[in-house]
Amino acid sequence: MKNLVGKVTGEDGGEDGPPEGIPGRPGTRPAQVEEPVEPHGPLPPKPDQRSPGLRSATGRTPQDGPRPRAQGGDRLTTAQGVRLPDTDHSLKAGPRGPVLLQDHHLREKITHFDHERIPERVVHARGAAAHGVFRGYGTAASVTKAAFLRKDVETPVFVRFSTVLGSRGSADTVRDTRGFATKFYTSEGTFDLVGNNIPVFFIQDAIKFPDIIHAGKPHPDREIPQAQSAHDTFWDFVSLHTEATFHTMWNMSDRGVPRSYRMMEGFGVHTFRLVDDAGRTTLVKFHWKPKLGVHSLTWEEAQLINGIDPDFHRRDLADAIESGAHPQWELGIQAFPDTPEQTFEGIDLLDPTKVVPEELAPVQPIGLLTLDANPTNYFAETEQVAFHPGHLVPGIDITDDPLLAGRLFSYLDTQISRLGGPNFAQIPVNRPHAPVNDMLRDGMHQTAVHTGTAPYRPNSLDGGCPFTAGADAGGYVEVPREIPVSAKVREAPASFADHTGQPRMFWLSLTPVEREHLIAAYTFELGKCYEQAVKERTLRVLADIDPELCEKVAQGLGLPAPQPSGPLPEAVPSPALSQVGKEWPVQGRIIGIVADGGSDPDAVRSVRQAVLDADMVPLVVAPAGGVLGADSGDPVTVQRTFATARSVEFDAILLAGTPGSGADAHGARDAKAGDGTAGPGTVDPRVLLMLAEAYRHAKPVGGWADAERALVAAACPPAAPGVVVGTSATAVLEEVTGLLARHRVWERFPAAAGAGP
Ligand code: HDE
Repeated sequence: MKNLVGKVTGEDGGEDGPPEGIPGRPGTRPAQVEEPVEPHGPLPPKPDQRSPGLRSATGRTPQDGPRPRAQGGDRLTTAQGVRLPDTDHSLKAGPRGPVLLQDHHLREKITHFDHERIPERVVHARGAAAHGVFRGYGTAASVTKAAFLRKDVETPVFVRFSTVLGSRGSADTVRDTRGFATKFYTSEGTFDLVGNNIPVFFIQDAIKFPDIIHAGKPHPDREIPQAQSAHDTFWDFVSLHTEATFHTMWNMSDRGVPRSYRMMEGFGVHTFRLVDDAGRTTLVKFHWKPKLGVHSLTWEEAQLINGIDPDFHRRDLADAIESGAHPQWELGIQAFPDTPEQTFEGIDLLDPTKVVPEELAPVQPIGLLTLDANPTNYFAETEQVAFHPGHLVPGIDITDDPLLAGRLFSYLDTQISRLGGPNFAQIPVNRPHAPVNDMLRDGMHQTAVHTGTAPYRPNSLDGGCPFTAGADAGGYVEVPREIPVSAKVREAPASFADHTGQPRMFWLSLTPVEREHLIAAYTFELGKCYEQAVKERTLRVLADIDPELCEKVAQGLGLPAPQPSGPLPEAVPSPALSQVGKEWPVQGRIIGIVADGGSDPDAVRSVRQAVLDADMVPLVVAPAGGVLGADSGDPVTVQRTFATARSVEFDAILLAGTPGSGADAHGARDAKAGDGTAGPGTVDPRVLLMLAEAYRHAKPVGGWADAERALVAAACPPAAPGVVVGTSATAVLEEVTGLLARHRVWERFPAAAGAGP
């Protein structure tokens, strides 16, 4: 097995420290102060524009022969390769004269620019992606013949994470479902597992997809709010269409605001059918389990980040990969006998609004995903990647889930308009790594130069090529199954009718803190609605799940709590649904070390090194940029200032004394007014804010030397849970690291402390 999480790289791209300013970013070429006048060496490699006859050029497959580049040479050219001496001035009839239409370079440059945008995805428009590798454990061999799942087979992958509702430029940490789409470039063709971070969906039938998305997207009149479900049309729809209740509850839980893409589960949602060599079938649900555990932001944190760093998740993923902290997930399956009823323990496996509790069907690991390379070009790869749940390989098949059926149509259809025609499989990131020999020809953006004269079968003119695979060697071979004879109907089965049982199970499975967050989320979202009827109807839905949930939300809205419409459903809790209570690796966690000229630079240096040794990321925060301990011979670089830092960037905060109480870079505590620091005896309000926020968000905070002074001033009592004060900086860090393994200091939330939300 590869290293779970690698070493963080050094300041200069070396191995022993993080880079300056950006967590984990390895050193790049030194920036030029002046514009260079001569070309400098070769361009960075840009594997791209492979001829479609060759294998994919995602940068992961070994290529034979030289790799064509998107750019070549070191001189600016036109699209036709003609060198250009000037790209700064249009051709004019004299310096002050009119611009001439004959200027080809001007027209080419502007025309291309005019067409730089393509339509964003109608859903999941905002995303971030990475390359990686998947290694099969071989444990699925008894249920599927899929070659990429065999023991130690390594398959290149491309994974795109996304939010659902927001536009391409929207913020990352909104409350929403997250997409988790994986393209496996297997030796048998491409398999796409196009999943989400929530195991159920809003609707049971694809025909309702435009309805739920129209309801969730901004209002059509003013086009607000952006990337939010906290508005009337969303709650109008989900309160009327109660099969959405369970998914909505997941969204209102902490799962709706993940801490990081690296800390999310993924789910295939639908039940799939696996087929083994002998044609035997097994029904399965796919799960991705993150090695770092499942963790979330608090709602206030998420909102602050949306303003302070709207690219938070995108940055987190890219920085982690660049620093060598390669995120990993285990792929697992829940397996069920493929009975004619297609149910398990009374749960209809064709209903995508239901989970099968892990206590009833444990998730069995079948392989390991490691993301180890960032895309070279966002547009070429992340924007143009085209997933499709119908991209299946031999050994993996679909079921009759009616939601899946509609998806099988939708994804191909949407790519044709989004990517401008039917040849998007020729775009490098979409090219299979298996040899392609189809009989699809021509069309917009055709870049292949097909040989032969007979793209049809049967033929004799191309020697009968291409031949079909042997009966047991290819894909899309259906295992014969009886289809029950019935009249044509527009109906859902009776087994899809229960919309409250699993929501109640979910509620009962959460810890008090998680319930507190769920109540707060419903109260917030409904509080943003204007329509009284929408709020009242939603409360009636909640009353049928749990009276306490309903009453507390009603209380927050200032409305009476309705009675349940009947007896509450029977439900057995599933502890696996809770995120709280376990311990996880701390790799990649970000530690803010707040210091100033009065801090002991040796302590800052040693704690910073200890953070790195634990594979976490230290960020040194000081009143101004530059270095600390300039006179010490081994100065510590400042990465954030009081002006640029905010608590939400950090998983924990350490204080090197009481920074911001007036010390200058040389340690004299006599700062002048107006220099951004406070006067002697007081603490900079930005430090106090950082501490107060971190404390409120239940993050570990700690410090050494006279840190207690700042902690007390920020109302973080040193005796409170998760506040660590000591004389040894590294001992403080050790205790804080232990706390981070639990993600948060849960005791700080009122519900955990015994008080209600
Ligand atoms: Fe999608 N979905 N979806 N979806 N979906 C798209 O395809 C659709 C559903 C999911 O990073 C679109 O290429 C329908 C469930 C992800 O590129 C579109 C229905 C699940 C992504 C589409 C669903 C998903 C998409 C838009 C109801 C989880 C982003 C752009 C039947 C299992 C993939 C595109 C990426 C994207 C249709 C429901 C996941 C319009 C009709 C359930 C992760 O084709």
